[in-house]
Order: sequence, then C-alpha cells, then structure tokens
Amino acid sequence: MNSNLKIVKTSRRLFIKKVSLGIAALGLSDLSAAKFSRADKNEFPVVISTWPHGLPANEGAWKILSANGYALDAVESGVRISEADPGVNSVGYGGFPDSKGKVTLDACIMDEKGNAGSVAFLQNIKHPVSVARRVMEETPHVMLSGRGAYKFAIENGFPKEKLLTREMHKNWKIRKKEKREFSAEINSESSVNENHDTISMLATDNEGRICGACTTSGLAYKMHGRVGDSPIIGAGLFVDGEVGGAAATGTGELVMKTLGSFLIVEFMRNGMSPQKACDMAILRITEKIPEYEKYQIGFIALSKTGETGASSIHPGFEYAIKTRKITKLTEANSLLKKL
Ligand code: SD4
Repeated sequence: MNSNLKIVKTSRRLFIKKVSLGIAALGLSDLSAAKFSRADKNEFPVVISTWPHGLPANEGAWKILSANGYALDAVESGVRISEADPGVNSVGYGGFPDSKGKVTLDACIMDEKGNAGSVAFLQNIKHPVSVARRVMEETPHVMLSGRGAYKFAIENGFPKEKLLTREMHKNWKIRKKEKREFSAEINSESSVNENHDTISMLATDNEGRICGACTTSGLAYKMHGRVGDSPIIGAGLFVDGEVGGAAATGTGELVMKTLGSFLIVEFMRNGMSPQKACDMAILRITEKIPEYEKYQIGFIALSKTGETGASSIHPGFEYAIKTRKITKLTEANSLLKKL
C-alpha cells in the first residue's frame, strides 16, 4: 500500500472513532433534551460563515444582528460583502470564469419558516443572493436559472454589470493558451489560485430566528452551463427554523450526491450536536464516494440554540464565527490529516 494512502486510512479510522465516541457520549437523554430546547438568550445573536472572507462578511451581518435586526437581512447583507469584493475569487464580482470565460453565479437563501429562493447560472448580476431573495419573496417559485433569472433580475431593478475582472480574464487566457484540463480536485488551480471559496452563512437573531445564505461563482473553469450545489436547497444550504441550519463549500458534485446540508439538519433534528452532525455528513461522503480524498468539502452548522460546528475532508478549511463575546476564525475538524 502506498504510504500516503496508509496515512489517509489511519486518519479516517481515528476520525470515525472520535465521532462514534462523541455520539455515544451524547446519550439518549441528551437526544431528547437537545431536540427543541429553547436557546440561551445571551448566546444570541450568532453568525457563522465559511472561509477567512467570512470575517468581513460576518461584520456586515453583525451590524444588523446587533441592532435587533432580522437574521434574513443579516445573512443577505453579510454575503453581499463577499459578492462585491473583487479580491474574493470564488464569489460574485471578480469570481473565476467558466471554460468559456464567463462568470456564472449560483446563490440561494432560506428563512426560518422554510421559505427558499435560489438562482443558478446567472450572469452579469453582482448580487445573486438578493435576486434569490426576490425569487423567494416575489414569485411562486423557488429557483430561476440562466436567461430567465437574468431577465427577472433586470425587471426587478438589478443593474447589468461586468463581473470578469482584468486579472481573472488574464488568468483564463493563460490557462486557455496552456490548454489546461479542468479539474475539481483540491487546489488543482493552485498556480493561479485556490478554487474553494464559496461563502455560506448561517445566523440566528435576537428572536431566535435562524436563516442562511450561500453564494458562489462555482468551480473555477467549470463547463459552461454547469451548476453546483450552492443554489440547490438541501445541498449547498438548508435551514429548518425548529432545528438549525447547515451549509457547504467545496466540490459541489459530492455535496449534491449526498444532500449534505439537509443531512446535517436531519442529524441535528435527531439530537446530534452541530459538530457531530457535520462530522457524520463528511463520513457519509467517504462511504458513498470512493475517490473522496481528491476533493475538499467543508460544512458549517448552527443549531437553533446557537451551537456551532464545522467539518471538512482535508485540513485547511477555516470558518468565521461572531457572537457578542467572540470574533474568530477557526480551522474545522478534518477527516484527513496533513500529508
Ligand atoms: C460549487 N460548492 O460550485 C461550489 C464551489 C465552491 O468555492 O465551494 N467554491 O461546487
């Protein structure tokens, strides 16, 4: 056996052991207590989001949460900060283009009542999350895609904007010239940049309402027309106001095949902590997708009671948390250790 594979197998065994010990430690009585217990008011509000750019995004959300605002407004305005930032290369303006050099965006939003809105394969609109919210609030549908989503955005007053920055265009041209193949494997574009920086955000407000949002330009240099997990309710994001929420980042195909965010919320409904639930969703991927080691997936979760959790396949997945007492960036539990 190749020595890297041996390390991978050993760390998977340790991770499983740790997760099972945690589940056993939870015990049956904890299961029922954890289910729908009312949150400690002092813990509210809480906001959690993916990656280091989650820090400024959380600050945006915090302005609303700390002024007694609604979690839905908070997550929308929080992730809009990443969407507008050309330095964040996997979201909105300045995002990686697809194989044809087009920036195509996916986003969704969900409230505490289970209402959801989503857009996929949307071009030339800087704030897909706000279009998703409009879909949720103004239409009888959940999801609009492509030209239809664009037309809906324009009719609702969103301006047409160029999203491909000079730098991203230059990278795309170099890549094309070098005839590089697409790959969704972890850090496969590291010479140009990393490709896993979707922003997913979950927040509970002072009234205990939990909402979430997720927005991305998707995998760098993906096939034209490809849609990932981020706008798929239950895959990139899921919120159940009675239980909590979960959201994903990473290679969307793996998340879509296992409905990771829905799975995490269901695990929490059955009494698992957000941390255990995220670990278990990562384990599910390893059980169902044999080549999982090639990819990175990160999950974040927030319970209705304000507890957080996060887990990933590979090390290096950082997530940002903000409450009244803490503002921090933390590395998630990972299934595999550094090779
Ligand atoms: C996707 N989950 O489109 C997204 C990719 C991602 O940072 O997380 N990019 O599959």
